[in-house]
Amino acid sequence: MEISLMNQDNLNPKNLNGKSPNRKSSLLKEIDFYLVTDSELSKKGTLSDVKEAVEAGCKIVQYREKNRSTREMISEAAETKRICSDKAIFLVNDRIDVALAVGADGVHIGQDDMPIGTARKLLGENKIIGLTVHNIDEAIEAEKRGADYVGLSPIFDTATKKDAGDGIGPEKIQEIKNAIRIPIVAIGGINNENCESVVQNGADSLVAISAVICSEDVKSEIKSFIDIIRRTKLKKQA
Ligand code: TZP
Ligand code: MG
Repeated sequence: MEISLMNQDNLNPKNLNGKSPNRKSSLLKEIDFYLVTDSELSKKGTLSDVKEAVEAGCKIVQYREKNRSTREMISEAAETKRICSDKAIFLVNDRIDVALAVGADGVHIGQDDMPIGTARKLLGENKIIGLTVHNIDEAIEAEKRGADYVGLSPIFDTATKKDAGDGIGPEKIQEIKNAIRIPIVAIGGINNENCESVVQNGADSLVAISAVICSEDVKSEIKSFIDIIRRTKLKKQA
């Protein structure tokens, strides 16, 4: 299928399982395992990881690329969007221009990236904007400024992001959960063993980069995360 880089919007009525447009919050309510790509760590490559993630049932993918030219990023992001099709929300890390060029569903930005109000003006109301936060004050501010979800980082110590800082511990999630209404995506040092505690403490979704993309079988790793996340959410509701 040829990818046009103009006028694409995954949040249209025909996409994302036929859900009506602009229902960002309802789409985000359905996410459990959240894939963030990393071409440096990946064993099989970003596009293979995205494909296996979507096949495993992952409903949100963030294309995060630090070492490619803009041209290469646009090409890879367009292909990532094609793989996500109507099955997964597709976001671009940092690069609002790349997100706009390929018609992504939104972006994920950090505290030092473009201010969220500026990003919102460029992207419009209908796109998803996720913001990385490290504490309760940043989380409250993110919600106030119109973030659609927060990425809370880092929950545990991690070697994947050198400047991530020390893990805040899963108990902090609960405190932040009580302070904001938008979804919390937990990130940093999460693996199969500690992921239950992350969901138990109130994370709506979680990212595990190295635990997934350094493995031999990305699809089965993600399936296993999805299984733990869903079972823990059900346990919490019971
Ligand atoms: N942002 C905060 S921590 C992190 C990013 C991108 C890395 C998470 O990687 P891992 O391997 O899941 O600890
Ligand atoms: Mg960033």
